[in-house]
Amino acid sequence: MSQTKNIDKHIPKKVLNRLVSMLAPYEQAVDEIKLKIKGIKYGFLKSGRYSPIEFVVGRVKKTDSLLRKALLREIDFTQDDWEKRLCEEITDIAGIRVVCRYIDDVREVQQLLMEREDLVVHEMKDYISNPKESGYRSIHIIGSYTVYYGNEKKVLPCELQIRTLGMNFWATNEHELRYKYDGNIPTDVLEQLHVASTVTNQLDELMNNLRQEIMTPAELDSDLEEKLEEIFSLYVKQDFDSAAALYKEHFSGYEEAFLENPKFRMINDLLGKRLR
Ligand code: 0O2
Repeated sequence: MSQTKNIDKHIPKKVLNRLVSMLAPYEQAVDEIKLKIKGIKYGFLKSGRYSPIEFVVGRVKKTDSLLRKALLREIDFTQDDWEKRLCEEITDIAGIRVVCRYIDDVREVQQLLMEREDLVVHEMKDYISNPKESGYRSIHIIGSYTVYYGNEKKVLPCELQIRTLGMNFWATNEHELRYKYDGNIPTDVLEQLHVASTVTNQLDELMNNLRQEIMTPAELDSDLEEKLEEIFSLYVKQDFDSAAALYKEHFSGYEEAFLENPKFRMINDLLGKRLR
């Protein structure tokens, strides 16, 4: 890494200027994808459900990091095809990171993102099942996303990383250490990072088991089942006010716990705005 420090000093000014304008639509792609992923989160929360997304961040790769990677890929900036090669070979210029609480949430978000029509998925790298040698864990989805920039339609590569809070904590620390030691982390620090990665994974798995405990839907006892029947028959008799009052008395505030119960969901949907 050290011989690539101040790398932009060795790149023709013309290329650097072109890079700046080339990166602008990537900024737009990152902003749009971030907004859409926040939409997933708020969609869950607004309907009273648990959101598998804790937070989302994004960035366009910094020029020095981009040039360093280009150098590793032997992209020659004196050749006319440098821009084409950069877009084709460096797929994380637009990078989005989705951070979740639990491993099961990571899998759910992975599924949700891979099913989207506005993101064409080319590859999925599962560094959770197969961690990198460094101990790095995350899901990487490499895809392409279309932006309309000025009068142009641009199909841009993007990389979406999905990881738990624990994996994110580990990766942030490791990334900082890599910078601190200029890419040459001492062996004893590498060993400690490995231990930290293993411990983080153990914690993630323990927490994931707790999540299943937390998310297991509460069973309705027979008294509540009877109340649901009573509310339903009031609704059928079109006595909506009494139905809503009975509902509020017994179920308000506990909605999330009962959402998996089909009878409860039906009544909740039927009464709809009368409950607000
Ligand atoms: P920046 O600009 O500082 O964010 P590959 O198959 O290895 O070629 P992959 O697996 O997508 O491709 O990884 P790549 O291209 O090496 O790295 C892409 C990004 O993944 C990195 O961006 C990191 O955000 C993350 N990443 C990959 N490996 C590691 C790792 O070992 N530790 C940490 N902390 N992060 C990793 P950059 O390069 O950091 O760029």
